[in-house]
Amino acid sequence: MTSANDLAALAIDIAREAGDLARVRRGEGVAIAATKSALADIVTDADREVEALIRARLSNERPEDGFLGEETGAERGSSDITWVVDPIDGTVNYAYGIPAYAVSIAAVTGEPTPEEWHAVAGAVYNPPLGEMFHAAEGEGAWLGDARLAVNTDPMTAGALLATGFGYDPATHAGDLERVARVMPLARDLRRAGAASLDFAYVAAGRLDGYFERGLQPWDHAAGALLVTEAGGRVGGAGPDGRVSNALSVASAPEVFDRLLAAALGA
Ligand code: LIP
Repeated sequence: MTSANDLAALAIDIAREAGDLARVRRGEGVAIAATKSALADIVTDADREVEALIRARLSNERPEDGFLGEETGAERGSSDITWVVDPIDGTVNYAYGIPAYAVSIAAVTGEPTPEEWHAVAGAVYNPPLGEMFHAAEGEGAWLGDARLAVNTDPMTAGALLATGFGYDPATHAGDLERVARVMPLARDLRRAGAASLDFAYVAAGRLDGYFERGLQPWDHAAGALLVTEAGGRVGGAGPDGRVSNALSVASAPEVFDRLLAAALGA
C-alpha cells in the first residue's frame, strides 16, 4: 500500500513539471482551442497538452490507478486510487495573462465522486510565483517546506473572503444574491479566478474563507485537503454537507458555520 506521503511526493513532482510546461506555453502565446459549457468556458491548447503530460506520467508510474481530468474525462483503474486533475485551474486568467492559475492534482480513494471519495494527497502549484502547496492526509498542509495553518482570529474586523462566478451569465444573479447574504460577515471580498488557489490561500491564512457555486470535482479535490490539513473546515450543499457543485465552502473553523448558513441562504 503506497503511503499518502509517497502519493503527495508524486503529485508534487508531476505538478511542477506540468506547471513549468504551462508557464512556457503561456510565454509563447495562448491559443483558445474550444469553448465548453458556455462561450466564456474556454479551453486552451495548453490545457490539453498539460493534461496529456500529467496523464502520461501517471499512466507510466501508477498504471493501475484511475484518472478523472477536466479535459479528458474519467477512466476507472484497478486500484483504489483515482487521480483528480485540473491541468490549468484559472484558465481564463491564464488566457488573459493574469498570473493566477494553478496545476491541481489530487489522489483520492473510494468511489471517484466528490460525494463519496476520500482525499489522501494533493498538490496545487502556481507556476508564476513558484508556489507549491501540498498535503498528505494526517501529515499537515505545506507551502514548500513551510507548515500552513488557517487564520486563528478571522473575525475581529470581519472575515477576508473570496468567491467566484460561473461561466453561464444566467447564474450570475443568484451568485450576486449569495454575495449580498455573505457580505455582513466580511471585511472585504476577493475574486482571484482559480478555485484551487482560493482553497490554498484559506489553508495558508491568506483568506479567512471561500465560497462558490458551480465548482467541478477537479477544482476542489486537492484544495479541500489543503484546508482540512491546515486546521480548517470544508463543506457545502452536497450529501452530509460535503463540498458539491451546488455550493463549496472552506474556511477557518470560527467562520465556517456562519459562512455556510449565509451562503446556503439558510
Ligand atoms: C475555474 C475556477 C474558478 C471559477 C471559474 C472556473 P477552470 O476553473 O477555478 O474558481 O470561478 O468559473 O470554474 O475552468 O479555470 O478550471
